[in-house]
Amino acid sequence: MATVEVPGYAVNDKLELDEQHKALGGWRGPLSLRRVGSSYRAHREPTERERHYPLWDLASRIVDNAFVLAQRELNDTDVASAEWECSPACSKALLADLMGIKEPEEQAKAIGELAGFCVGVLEKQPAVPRVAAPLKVFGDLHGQFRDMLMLFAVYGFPTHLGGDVQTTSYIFNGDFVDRGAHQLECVVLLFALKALYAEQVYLLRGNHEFREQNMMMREEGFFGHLATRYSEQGCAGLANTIFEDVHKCFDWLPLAAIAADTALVVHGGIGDGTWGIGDLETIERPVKDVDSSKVLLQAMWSDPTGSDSVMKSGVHQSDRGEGVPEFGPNVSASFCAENKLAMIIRSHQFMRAGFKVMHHGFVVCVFSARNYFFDEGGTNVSNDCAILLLTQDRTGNLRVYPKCLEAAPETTDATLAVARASSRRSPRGAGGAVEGMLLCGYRVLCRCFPDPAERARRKSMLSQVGKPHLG
Ligand SMILES: [Mn+2]
Repeated sequence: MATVEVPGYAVNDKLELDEQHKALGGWRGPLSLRRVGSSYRAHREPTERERHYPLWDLASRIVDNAFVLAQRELNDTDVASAEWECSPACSKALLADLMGIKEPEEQAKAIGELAGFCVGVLEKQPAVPRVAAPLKVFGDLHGQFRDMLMLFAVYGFPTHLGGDVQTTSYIFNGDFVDRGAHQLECVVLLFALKALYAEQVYLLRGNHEFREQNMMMREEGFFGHLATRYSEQGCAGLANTIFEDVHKCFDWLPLAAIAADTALVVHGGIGDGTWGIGDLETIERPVKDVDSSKVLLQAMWSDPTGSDSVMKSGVHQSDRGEGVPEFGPNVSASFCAENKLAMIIRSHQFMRAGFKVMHHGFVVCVFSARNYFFDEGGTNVSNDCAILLLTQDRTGNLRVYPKCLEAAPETTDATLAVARASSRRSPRGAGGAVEGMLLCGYRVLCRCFPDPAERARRKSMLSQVGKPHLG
């Protein structure tokens, strides 16, 4: 058995693999590679458990089907997720295509088995896993399955069959469900990925991976999505079954991750900053209720200050609700210092460019759903989406490269669509357009603290901050 080291710099900012690791790209082994510290153990024999892995066929079929769908979509006309395959007949066919299962009862059974298998994996993994670079971080998906596929198609698919999961880890930073047209498809693919690549793929919990939140969102929420979908097929009862099975898995999702020993990845943020990583690690799972812990509530729900204009320092009550603070740049800086972190990567808020660097680089936000306000009518806010690629340079500094997809043209608003068509490149279509988008995505838009001047600036900022205080 050969062990192949995959260091943080094995993938460059263009998502190209280091020459000496290219052989890994052709790997066709069974199940996941094992990560040993910051390296993978490749080319190993399957364990006895894996030889009899009951869900191998199902999970790999789902991932393979998604791969085919993504390739197909890459060559089709670009549309917003909200306009794609949304009629009852289309979304029924889409799920059947994805799972390779037509009958609703059989689908429900398979989803239950997949969720149950993931619980078994998650029970053995910590509440705050350590994930090594190279690494991609996805922000909110909110059921926008087409955007998810497009991000995979353009920036690399998490599969060992023509993708990059051998060399690159994946973190999905919460909010998989609620709002979008294909919430169940997102969940099914994410669970299949987790089942197949347990050590490479991490699904972190967001504030929408809670029952109460899904119910509160009524027909837009995950339960409403399931109820509509299955009552149209004459089997409304399946909505309850699937909802419960999926949530049994959500209850075990990790609450944050530490990326490359340097960055905290968490859905909302650090709240009032009075707690640390250790407090998240000791939260006992399964967790059903977000209000069961102050630390959990803040990690899932809080936001940094200065999302819009002025950056307020200190801690402030947010308008999200009681117990949900906003944290200022000094809170972020001291949290990083106390927890020996370089930065906090978080999602949870719509960002027009799909990402945003805040708090002097101590906070980087990422949001992976395009055209997020599509259905809200009259808005001219049509956002791009992004993922973050985290690599290390050869001196060990973490580098963060946003990879963006432009918003899709919104064809229901004719004026806007025409304006876009004339002023912006379509993210895909003919080969040339795809190449154009890749170039756009390859722009290095931020490099968090690689250069000495920036490091010095951050260091002086750190020395100025005191303990977080209530503002
Ligand atoms: Mn959120």
